[in-house]
Amino acid sequence: MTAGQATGVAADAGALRAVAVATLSANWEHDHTVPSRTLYPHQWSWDSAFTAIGWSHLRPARAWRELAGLFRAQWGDGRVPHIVFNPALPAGSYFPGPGFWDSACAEGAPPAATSGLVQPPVHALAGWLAYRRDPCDAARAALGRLYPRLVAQQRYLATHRDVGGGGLACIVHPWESGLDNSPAWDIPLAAVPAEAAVMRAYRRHDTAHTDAAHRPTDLDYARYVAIVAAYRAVRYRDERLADRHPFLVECPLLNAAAGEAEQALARIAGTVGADPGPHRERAAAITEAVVDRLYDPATGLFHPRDLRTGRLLPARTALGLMPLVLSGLPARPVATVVAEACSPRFGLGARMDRPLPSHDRTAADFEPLRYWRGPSWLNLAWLLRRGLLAHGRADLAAGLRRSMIDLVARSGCHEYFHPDTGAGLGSPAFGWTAALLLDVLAERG
Ligand code: 2M8
Repeated sequence: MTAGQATGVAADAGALRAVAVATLSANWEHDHTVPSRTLYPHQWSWDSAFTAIGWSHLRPARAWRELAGLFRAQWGDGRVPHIVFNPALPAGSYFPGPGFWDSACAEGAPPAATSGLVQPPVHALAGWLAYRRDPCDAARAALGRLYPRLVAQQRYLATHRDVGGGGLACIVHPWESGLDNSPAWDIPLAAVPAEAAVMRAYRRHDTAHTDAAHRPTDLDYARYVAIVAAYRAVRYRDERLADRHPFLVECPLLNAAAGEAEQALARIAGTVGADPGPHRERAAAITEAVVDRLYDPATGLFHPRDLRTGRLLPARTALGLMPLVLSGLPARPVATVVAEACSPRFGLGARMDRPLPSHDRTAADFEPLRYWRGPSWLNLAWLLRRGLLAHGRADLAAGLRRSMIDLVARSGCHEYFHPDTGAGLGSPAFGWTAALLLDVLAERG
C-alpha cells in the first residue's frame, strides 16, 4: 500500500491496520517518524513517544530507535526538546526553523539543532508499553539505557520548571502543552504584547500546506514568536522566569503526564534494577499537587493555572479531563471529571455518535474546524481511554475505542477530525493517528 492510499477509507480491522502500517512506514525517516511529511517534516517529542507505541506492535526495534534518537538530543539540564531538526532538510521546510531557535546559543544544548521548549513527558509510558509488549533482552537493555535519561527529563520539569513552588511544572509557551491554540491559552496569550504585522517578516510554512482558516491566526503566531524570542534572549535559561517571562502556566495535561511518567518509571526501575520507591512517592506527590492546584470543584474539571495572575483559566477544554490518567486520583475528581466527560460538552458514552472534541462543544468559542479549538484528536482520546480503564470505566473506554476506530475507518489517518462529521482535517497520513490506532486495534474491545 502506498502513502497515498494510506489517506483513504478502510472498512474492516485488517484493512484499517494496513492503512495505519502504511502511514507509519511512509513517515519513517532513518531514526525517527515524522508526524507528517508535509506539515511537520522533523522529529517532534511527544509525537515520537506515541509513534514508538505504534512501532512496538510492528517493528519493536524502531520503537527503541525512535526514543533513543530523541533522547540523544536531550539538553545538559535534562530538557527534551520538542523539535529535533533533520539537517538534511532545506531551510524553510518548517517555520520556525533551526535558525530561528538558534539552540547553539544555549549552554548544554546538543550538537543537533533543536527547539528550546519541551512537550508533555509521555515517553516513560511509551518506553514501558513498548517493553511490556516485547520484553526481550534487547528491549531490557534499551530500557536500561533510556532510564537515566527519562529520570533527568523528570528532574528538569520538577526543578527548573517549578516556578510556582507548589510541586508542578509550568509551561513557558503554548507549544509546550501540545494543544497549541487551545482556548485555554487565550487569556495568558492576550497579555503577550505582539502585532500580527510582525509576521510579514516571516514565512509561515503551515498555511502553505493546509487551510489558513483551520490554523492559528497571524496574531497567535506573532505571540508565539514573541514568547520564543523572550526565552531565546536569555539563552533558554530558566532562572528568574517568574520575573521576566511573558507566559507561565501550570498545565493539567503536562503535569498529569509527569505523574503518569513516575508510575511508568517505578515499573521500569523494577525491571532495570533501580529503586521504584522514589518514583512512586513522586507520582503521589504530583497527583496531590495536580488536585490541590488545578482542580476546580465548581466546574468538576481541572484547569490550567496562570502563574502571572495566580488564577485558574476558565475555559473548559479537553485538557481538564486529562488528569484522569493519574491512577491515584481521588474518587471525587474522578467522579466529576467522568460526569463532565459524559455531559453534552464532551459527549463521552458507551456508545458515541460523535467523537471526543478538544473543547467544550457548548462553548461560544467552540470552532469545529480550527486545530485545537474543537476538532477531535486521537491522542487525547487515547489518553482519556487509559484514564477510564485506570478508574474502572471499561464501558466508557470501549465506547471511546469504537469512536476512535470509526473515525479512521471513515476518513483515514488524518491529523485531526471534524468533531461532528468525522471528516479528516489537517495533514493526511499523520504519525500518531496511525500509531495509536494500531494500539487500540491490538487490544480487545
Ligand atoms: C503541532 O505543533 C507544532 C508546533 O510544535 C505546529 O503547530 O507547528 C501540535 O499539534 C503539537 O502537539 C504536535 O506535536 C506538532 C507535530 O505533530 O504539531
